[in-house]
Amino acid sequence: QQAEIGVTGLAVMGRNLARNFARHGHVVAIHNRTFAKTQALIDEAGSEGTFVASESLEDFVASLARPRKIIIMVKAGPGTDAVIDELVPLLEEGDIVVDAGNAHFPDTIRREQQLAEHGLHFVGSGVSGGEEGALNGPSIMPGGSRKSYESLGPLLEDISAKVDGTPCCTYIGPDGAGHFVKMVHNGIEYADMQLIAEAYDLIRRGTGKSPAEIADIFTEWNSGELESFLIEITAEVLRQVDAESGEALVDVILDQAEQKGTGRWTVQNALDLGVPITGIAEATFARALSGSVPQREAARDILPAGTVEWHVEDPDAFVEDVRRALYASKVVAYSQGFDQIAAASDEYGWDIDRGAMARIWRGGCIIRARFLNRITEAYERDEKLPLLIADDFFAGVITECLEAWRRVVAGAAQNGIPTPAFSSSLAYYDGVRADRLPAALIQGLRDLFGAHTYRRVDKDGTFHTEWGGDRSETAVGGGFK
Ligand code: NBP
Repeated sequence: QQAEIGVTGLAVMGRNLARNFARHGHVVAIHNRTFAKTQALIDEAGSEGTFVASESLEDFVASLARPRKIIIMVKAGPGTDAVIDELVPLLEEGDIVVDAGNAHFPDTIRREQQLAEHGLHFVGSGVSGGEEGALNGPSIMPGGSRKSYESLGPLLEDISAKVDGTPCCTYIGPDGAGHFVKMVHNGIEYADMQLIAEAYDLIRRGTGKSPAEIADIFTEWNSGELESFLIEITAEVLRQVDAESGEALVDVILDQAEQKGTGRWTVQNALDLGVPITGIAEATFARALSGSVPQREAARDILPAGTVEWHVEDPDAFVEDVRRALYASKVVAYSQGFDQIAAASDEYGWDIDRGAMARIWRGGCIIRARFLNRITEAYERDEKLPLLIADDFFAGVITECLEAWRRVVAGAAQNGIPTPAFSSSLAYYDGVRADRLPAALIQGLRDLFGAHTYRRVDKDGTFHTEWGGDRSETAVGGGFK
């Protein structure tokens, strides 16, 4: 029997994706470099559907109906190139190769060009939702050619998560677009997690509540406008008790956050594009700070807090303030992430629909959240919306949260509690809404030391002051440098 789709790479993700296809009634060809994993899938889940197992890549390719659709789900990097190099000579024009691993989008652009030379479609696809999502419905972000989506799309939509009957999968855009939006998704995930961690820390240090008590607060928040997967699982982690010590698990976990690199890529790209994604950047740096062990040890006993004992007068009111600060900061982090998608879409010619992006992130993925509906609606109202937080709905949210947000950030600063994501989001908010920024002074300084010129508010053109001479101004014309 010819298979409709093939999966090569049967570690946790590939195995579960293959099972997901089979459970939806699709005949799935399966392959893994080490055959034992293929065998294990058949032994343990073979009864879930129709699998066509192959030991060799040649047999695997031969088992697929044309145009072949092959999903590569191996460790991102050289492994992906190794599989592609082995596959290409076995394929025929029009076949579709999907890389569903966490590739860096420049690699995807390179691979797409490489395969196009062989008449093959290469689809770099983001897949989010972890192991569980891969099995029960992930959020899927496929890039590549629109033509490939015609035959591949329905299969991917079928196995994706559904929200209100709508699949959490849509065509994203050419070449690297799919992996790019997955990268930004992960960047937003970093910001979301950092904000949640700051909220927890503030409540704990401000009110003395136990992790289990704070878990209850998160559970309550999860029934309101903050409802999301990450808020839900925060309650679960905070409630967990360590069997060995009897303490809250969160108190015995080493406080050094690790990362696999998608946050770093997001920030690096934002620097290239000149897009301020301060929430994601602070979240990435906060992980780096947590892992800066020698620096933390050098600082711990030497650097004073310079604060007095913190006393929160009204714990309930404080918890509500933190909730509002969290919501406002979260909206800013998403707004920044969507700005980055817009900038990249222009820069790389992807024509990405941001509203559709928010729609496919409502289910299946790690940042799935109730308020993503509101983002979709905002972009439906105005698909060219220049700033998400300037949309009426989100401006209203921030206005409602603003006083609380300022109280929380000020209180944290006064009491020596680090809230890099809360406070940088507020600084961004105040910066982006400002009538005038001190950037004018920076331009003046640049002109003095480097004759870099400046523009004026009252007339067109480019100007330079003769700082070393009579301090008169000359119009130097030309473009803005
Ligand atoms: P891993 O990232 O742990 O990769 C293991 C798989 O890669 C095995 O099937 C292994 O084959 C295969 N492989 C390697 Br390593 N080098 C190979 C090579 N040179 N040629 C052929 N196969 C090779 O698996 P995973 O955790 O299932 O993740 C798969 C992809 O999905 C990754 O790109 C990951 O970043 C991405 N992703 C993961 C998650 C998650 O929650 N884990 C979520 C979203 C995306 P072997 O069995 O023969 O060693």
